[in-house]
Amino acid sequence: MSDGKIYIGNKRYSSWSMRGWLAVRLAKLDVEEIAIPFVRPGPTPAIAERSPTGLVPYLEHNGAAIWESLAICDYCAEFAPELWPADRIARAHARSIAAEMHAGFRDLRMAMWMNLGRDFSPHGRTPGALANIDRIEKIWADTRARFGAGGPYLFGASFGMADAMYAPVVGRFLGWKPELTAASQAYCDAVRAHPLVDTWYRDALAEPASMLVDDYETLP
Ligand SMILES: N[C@@H](CCC(=O)N[C@@H](CS)C(=O)NCC(=O)O)C(=O)O
Repeated sequence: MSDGKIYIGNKRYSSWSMRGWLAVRLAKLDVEEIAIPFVRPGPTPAIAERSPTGLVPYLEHNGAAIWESLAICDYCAEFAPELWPADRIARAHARSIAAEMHAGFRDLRMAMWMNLGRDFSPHGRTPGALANIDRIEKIWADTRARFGAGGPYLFGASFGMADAMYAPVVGRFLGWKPELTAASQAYCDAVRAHPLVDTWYRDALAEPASMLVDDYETLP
């Protein structure tokens, strides 16, 4: 028997679910994955019945209930502390950029929603989304310059919680194809190639047609 459950939405669309799921899998928690397809117009009643916020991801693990993707990342890192950088200053930076992701970039999220099965280029380039992309590219460049010398990820050789928080952004960039620097593109390629990200993509692309949501498949 597993130690709990992670509730997620459609892997094709649910960027927050992807973060929580990556955290759980990176930390190797033994939890059952429960996918609840989104109903539109939302909110999705079956999610509201289980999750305190009516949102996914939601984790139940050995008596603990955890919602909000960043809290799930922190909870999972209690079992795998190496998922945050060991160095205090690097760790402070990692937590700051993860929190910035959790709290912001609304324009990007609205204009370039996550759909891992579509090429929506060249749409979605609103001024607000482009400003968010500019900031994200600065975060990636600054983080990699200061802490990433040892490998392709934000803090070097290991894919950690900060990468998990930005992985769905990579999914948006690969689908909407905004202009990126070569360094940002290389980071996107490295994240996309990570085995857990690849598993998520494969599962997303294998979801049945009955799980497709018109709102996320068509441009306004
Ligand atoms: N701040 C939350 C955001 C979670 C969220 O917005 N989840 C969306 C899906 S990506 C959701 O559950 N929506 C419910 C619905 O669409 O029915 C987190 O970090 O976990």
